[in-house]
Amino acid sequence: MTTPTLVLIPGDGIGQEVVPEAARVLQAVMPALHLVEAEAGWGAFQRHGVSVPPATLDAIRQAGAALFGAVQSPARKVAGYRSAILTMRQALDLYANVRPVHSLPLPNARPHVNLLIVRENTEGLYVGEETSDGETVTAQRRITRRASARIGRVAAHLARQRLTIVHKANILPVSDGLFRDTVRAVVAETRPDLAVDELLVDVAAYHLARTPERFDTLVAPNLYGDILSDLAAVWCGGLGLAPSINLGDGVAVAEPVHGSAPDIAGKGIANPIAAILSGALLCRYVWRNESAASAIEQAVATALQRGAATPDLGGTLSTREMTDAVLAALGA
Ligand code: GGG
Repeated sequence: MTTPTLVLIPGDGIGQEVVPEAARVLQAVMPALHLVEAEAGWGAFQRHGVSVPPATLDAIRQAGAALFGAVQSPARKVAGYRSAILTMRQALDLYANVRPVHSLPLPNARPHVNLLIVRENTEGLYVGEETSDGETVTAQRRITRRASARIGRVAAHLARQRLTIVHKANILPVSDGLFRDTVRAVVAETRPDLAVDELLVDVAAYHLARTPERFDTLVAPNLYGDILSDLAAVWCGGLGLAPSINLGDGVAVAEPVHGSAPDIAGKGIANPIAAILSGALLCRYVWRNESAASAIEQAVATALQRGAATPDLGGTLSTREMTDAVLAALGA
């Protein structure tokens, strides 16, 4: 068996602080894990003129697994710049963004939530094709049968008993209609045992805010999945705790859902839990090491139960101390 290798890409802002901490936890559960470092993000663009240097893409392709921290993109158009995470998703064809939301033992987390949002990751409005004549701007929103079918297959594979297809086919009957009908057809073929229902995205948002316990797995086009997964992250206790993984064929990039948090970057107080739990997703989906994934998730729950908390959770622990609490719970 080859040695599992992980490319660490801290990126911008607090990504620099949380990724090395997540790596400590991964090495505690997988001592043979080989780590390599690579660059991506706005900082990388300023140093190299590209947000994701070719060497970074090569390293990820070779290893098959990366842990990315966060990216901070300018809110204005900068010639030659394209968001690092969008570049990686497209260059590596990371077509499925999987975002689990589990209740964690925290006073502000809602109990009995255990849902998965499967987001199409390569098209929709994220194709980034905007044109302007100075008065009118048009943004392309692409939905294809191919991308809808493959995200449908991932969702069908991951769902336990029920899959909810999210769309807005009452307003976008052609594009979202294709998404819905294609996902339905794939699920009927590959998981006939699965109960399938569908919700308009606005109704899905309402139910996710009101009764998140009712959901098992949701599958959604790119932008809807992005927005709904941030909303749902409230239920696990906040964005500082929400993990995700971008999956392609033979390649994956895990990343905390949170961004670069420039307001707290450099202070050593960022919550590392989302990055640590993203590491658990690598164990589960890439290295097929369920015992390592469960050990990390259990250790996080235990550390939180024991009262470990960074300032975003009302505590005083630093990023490193929070990781130490998880390592202590692991018995490492
Ligand atoms: N770890 C996810 C992350 O960094 N999110 C921030 C994000 O996606 N920002 C958009 C961008 O700057 O490209």
